[in-house]
Amino acid sequence: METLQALIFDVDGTLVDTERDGHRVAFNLAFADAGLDWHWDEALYGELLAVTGGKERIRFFVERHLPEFAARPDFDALVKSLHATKTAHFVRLVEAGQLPLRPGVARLIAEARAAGLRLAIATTTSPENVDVLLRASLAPEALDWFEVIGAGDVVPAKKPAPDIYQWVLERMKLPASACLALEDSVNGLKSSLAAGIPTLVTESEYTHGQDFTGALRVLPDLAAVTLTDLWNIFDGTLSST
Ligand code: XBP
Ligand code: MG
Repeated sequence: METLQALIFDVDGTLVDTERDGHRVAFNLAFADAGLDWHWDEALYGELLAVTGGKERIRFFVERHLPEFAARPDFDALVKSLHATKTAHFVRLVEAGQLPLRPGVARLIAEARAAGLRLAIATTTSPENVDVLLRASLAPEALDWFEVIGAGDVVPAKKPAPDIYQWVLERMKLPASACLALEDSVNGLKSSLAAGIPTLVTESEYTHGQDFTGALRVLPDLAAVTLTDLWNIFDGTLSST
């Protein structure tokens, strides 16, 4: 049995519940700025979350609901421009303090650091979003706490592909079996499992009830989870909770 050496955190839905009141709002503001009458309500956004990556999500929405728009010669440029505007809005929302950490996250990270566990991030969200979320929601110096931050377009294939977790493992120089991934979604779980990483799931607003087969444990959040619990979940000794 390997010894746990590192925690690899997903971001959206795991560190912070960002999707409904953060990313979704930012997308809608970007569409309005561009004079587009597109509006992603909470239900539609829940469907679109099947696709990870903001640019990929916009493309998926247009190709499915506005196919003629997707045929425009400037479509790719428009997607990039919309996404850049969306990211600027998201950063502003986070800086305004409107998206707090999920329960237990700050405490668990502090316990992990005190115990000498190595920390990393593996996310499909854009690097700018990780930076602002860690700085504004965790601590101004929190970026330094994570040895490796794998985010957005650094890999060709986003979750559920394993690429982002493999990218992080390579830079951590750790075997998958010495790490524990913390995820919130079926796409994230598929990605970490495909990279061979034992995974703990905390369900988020949009992912409650998804099929988390293969997770070591599925919990509502980290509010009652101590580092000792994580060790016991990792080595399989935690009684069922
Ligand atoms: C969640 C995602 C991201 C965000 C939007 O990432 O799929 O695409 O929804 O962020 P994770 P961007 O759960 O892996 O943290 O618009 O920057 O992609
Ligand atoms: Mg997530």
